[in-house]
Amino acid sequence: MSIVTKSIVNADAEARYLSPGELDRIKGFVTTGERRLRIAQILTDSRERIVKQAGDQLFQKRPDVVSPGGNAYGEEMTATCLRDLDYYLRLITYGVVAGDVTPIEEIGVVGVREMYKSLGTPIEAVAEGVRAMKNAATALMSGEDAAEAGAYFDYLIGAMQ
Ligand SMILES: CCC1=C(C)/C(=C/C2=NC(=C\c3[nH]c(/C=C4\NC(=O)[C@H](C)[C@H]4CC)c(C)c3CCC(=O)O)/C(CCC(=O)O)=C2C)NC1=O
Repeated sequence: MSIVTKSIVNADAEARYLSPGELDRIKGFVTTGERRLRIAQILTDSRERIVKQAGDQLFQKRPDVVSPGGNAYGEEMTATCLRDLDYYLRLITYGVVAGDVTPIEEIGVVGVREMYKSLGTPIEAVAEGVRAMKNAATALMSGEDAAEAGAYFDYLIGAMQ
């Protein structure tokens, strides 16, 4: 949910006008809108390249995951692993557009530890993949956009530690 929707739901629950603090946060959301949309556009347009580069970097760093006995061993499992990275990049675009990590948290973080544990997937290697996506993605951006985008990747990496 974006900060706008969230503020309205909260205010209406108490049948009140938006508070100065809420209006201030909405102002911040609106004034950073152009930047966040530009970032989301870059991530969306370059998703294939970002995921591919990140996969290459991850499998170089963690050859064990694609070796016999590894969780992403074999063509099908490697493709599933890259699909997961693509899922996470998509969730990051949601967060960037919303200006809020809540979509990333609700769709991709809650329960993720248990999920990967049950799949036998080393979560620290998934985090490594997200870090590699951050590198590939921010390399496509100007300094300020890279810093803004990086924060969403960092949130996800932190949540996987
Ligand atoms: C949008 C929210 C969302 C997420 C995050 C998600 C993840 C997700 N990853 C899965 C599997 C998987 N995920 C991986 C990923 C990896 N293995 C590794 O060693 C690497 C470190 C890593 C890639 C970076 C692999 C290999 C599987 C298949 C495991 C198996 O079937 O044994 C599965 C099991 C079902 C399936 O195969 O589709 C789910 C649900 N699904 C979702 O709907």
